[in-house]
Amino acid sequence: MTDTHIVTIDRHIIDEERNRPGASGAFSNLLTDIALAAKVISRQVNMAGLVDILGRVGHRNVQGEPVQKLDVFAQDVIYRAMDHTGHLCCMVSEELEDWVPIPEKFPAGEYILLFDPLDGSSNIDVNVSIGTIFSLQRKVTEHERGSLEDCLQPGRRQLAAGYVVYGSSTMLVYTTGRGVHGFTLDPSIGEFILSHEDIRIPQPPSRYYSVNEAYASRWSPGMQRLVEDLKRSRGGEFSSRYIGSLVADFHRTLLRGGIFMYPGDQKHPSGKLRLLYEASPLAFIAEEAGGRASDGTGDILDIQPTELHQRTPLFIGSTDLVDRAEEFLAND
Ligand code: P6P
Repeated sequence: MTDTHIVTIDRHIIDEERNRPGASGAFSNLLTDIALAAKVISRQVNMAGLVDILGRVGHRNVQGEPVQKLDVFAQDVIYRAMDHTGHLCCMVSEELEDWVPIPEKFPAGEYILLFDPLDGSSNIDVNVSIGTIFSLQRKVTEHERGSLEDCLQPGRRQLAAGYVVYGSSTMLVYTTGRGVHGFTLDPSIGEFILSHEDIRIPQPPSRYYSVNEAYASRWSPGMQRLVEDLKRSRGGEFSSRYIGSLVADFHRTLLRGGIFMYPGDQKHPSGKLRLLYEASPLAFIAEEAGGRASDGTGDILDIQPTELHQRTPLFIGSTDLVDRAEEFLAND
């Protein structure tokens, strides 16, 4: 018997909108457009080994990192899916140095999209899961096509956040502040189908900690003591998992519990990960799933951004472990 009770992401978004008094269709349309862009990127990612889009395009992005062809493709797909909708006033992308107002030829809207089009792209050529991360904010100024101030808002104000993980299957996970929901792409019908309703980070005891221990010699004393404590906890009950692709490491943490850590260190005091379009959206999801996200001293969502591409240390996952991280780092 074929299951006819499938919930597509479009249906779920509409249901969410109905539960949001006074919601305009704009917000729902934005999420639907992001889902469409994710399908297009997923198709290309899954063909990466077959068509000439592997390898580097020879130039470096604003972060000074070699740009992979799929990075450029993903950036273009998301930008073109969103620029004409009339729902956005501007966008912020990991791939673009400055914020981008919606072109004059298109109507402007009330929302700002901040995104990392393809995070972990250095893993593309070795077939490790990679991801897209996005965050939606509402405009707070009178500027028709946005302003830097509209882009530099604390994560606490996000209206929606989500990510797409291109792995053994393609999943889109998002929250609008009413729980966290996961959708798996069914390539046979080209639809994201609700597969993980109301995701909650599992209660303690957690099994995993996730950090790149190659940098241990550069960590603060508190960070070194924290990881040693995790190794000794419960008689060595923890297992270490580190994929080196933020979305994949976070997705495992969300579903299995534990803590993912990318601390600052002597060489990079603010760590490597970006606040606006990496840490903030994942922090919104983590909190909505019953977890926490900290920069080591306080909630990621309470940070007032000062620069578009500013970095932040990130400790995210099970609340008890993020709390423990803060305790150890408090003595640094
Ligand atoms: P490291 C991938 O390049 C990335 O930006 C994130 O996806 C990932 O969490 C991090 O860098 C891995 O960094 O220093 O451990 O290689």
